[in-house]
This record gives sequence, structure tokens and C-alpha cells, in this order.
Amino acid sequence: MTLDLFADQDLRQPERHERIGEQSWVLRGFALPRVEQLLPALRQVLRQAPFRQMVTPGGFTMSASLSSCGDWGWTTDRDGYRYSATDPHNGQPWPTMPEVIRQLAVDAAEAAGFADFVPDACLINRYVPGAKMSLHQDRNEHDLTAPVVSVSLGLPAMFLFGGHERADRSLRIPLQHGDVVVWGGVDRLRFHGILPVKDGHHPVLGAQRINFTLRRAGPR
Ligand SMILES: O=C(O)CCC(=O)C(=O)O
Repeated sequence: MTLDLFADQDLRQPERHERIGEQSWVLRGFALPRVEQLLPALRQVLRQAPFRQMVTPGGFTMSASLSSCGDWGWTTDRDGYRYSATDPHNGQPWPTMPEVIRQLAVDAAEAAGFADFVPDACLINRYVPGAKMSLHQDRNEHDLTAPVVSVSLGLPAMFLFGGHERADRSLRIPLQHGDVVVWGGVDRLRFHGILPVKDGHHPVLGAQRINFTLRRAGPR
């Protein structure tokens, strides 16, 4: 991954908070002031836990590649979806969650009205053009009172934000480098996903989109 740490300086926009649900927000550009710290932290995590493509219980290989840091990492294989305290690739604990990622999530949650978020799991998704995330609910966590905080870096993407039933109509929300989406409370179990990422080149991250999704997975 080649990184031009300063290429995003000119892309900075004033922060805007857009409400997309009763307890759901898009915090436009919220991560931009921290990108220069986030990217080295990401590289450090990936040295220990490189991206890999996982298989769903139904036998499909996910198009996004995944890694994790924190106490718990979300994994999937033919046996099901679950959180694991160790990386199935090497049996070692997942890398420690870098402070810059943890603090970003805590601050974003607070800006969205969730003042006491204590994330213990950070899933890292990598989308190359064509990769997507099908509509799903995040329901493998013990503590569904904690919000989900989702950070977008690199290529733009179209976020689908649905209702509580798979068939409910989804909002289509374009996400840019630096945007953070937070949903929780009455919206915590809303279906969501990512449409196939379009071809492109991002000045900082090249032909990929990176997403951090932070949650409280373990018991309090
Ligand atoms: O990439 C994204 O923005 C969403 C990721 C996601 O839905 C998930 O990891 O559960």
C-alpha cells in the first residue's frame, strides 16, 4: 500500500452532521483531521493480522477482505459467524486496538449522542473495486445497547441503510473519505450494506476503500 499522507489536505471539508435515523448520524469529514495518524496505525495492525478473504456459512467467499484489532475479531467460516479472541490464521490474540482508532470511535459516538461507548472490537474491511457488503444486521455482539461506529477511508462508496426487516426500503447514502457513520439505540439492528465499490483512484489510498467498524462485542 503506497500512502501519500498529505494528499488529503486539500480535500478537507467543514464538518457536517447529517441525521439518517432517530439515533443514526453521518458525521461528514469527522475522521479527516486524524488520517495522518490512522494510516500508520492501520499498517501496524496489518503487519500482524493481514487482510484475508473469509467464507460465509453458506460457502460464499466474501468480496471484501477482512482484518481485526482489539479484544475481539469478527470472523466467519463454514461453521458460522462469531467473535473470536484470537486470529484463526495464527492462533494469536488480535493486534491491540491502536489508541487513535479507539479515540476516534469514542469521539464520534459521543458526537452522535452515545456518551459512554467503550469499543472492544474493530473490524477492518478492505474493498477493491467491485467488492461489496450485502445487507445484514450486526447482531453477534453481547451488548446491543452500544452503538456501531463505521469509518470510511479511500474510494467513495454507497452505504445502504435499511430498516429492521431485510425487505424494508434502504436509504442510499454516499460516503466519502473521512466520513463516519454512527447508529445505535432504536436503530442498532437496522440492516445495512455497501453497494459494489466503483472503479477509481483515491489520492491517499489508491484503488481501495478501507472501513473500520467499531463495536462493543464482549460482555461489559
Ligand atoms: O464498509 C462499511 O461501510 C460497512 C461495513 C459493515 O457493514 C460491517 O462491517 O458490518
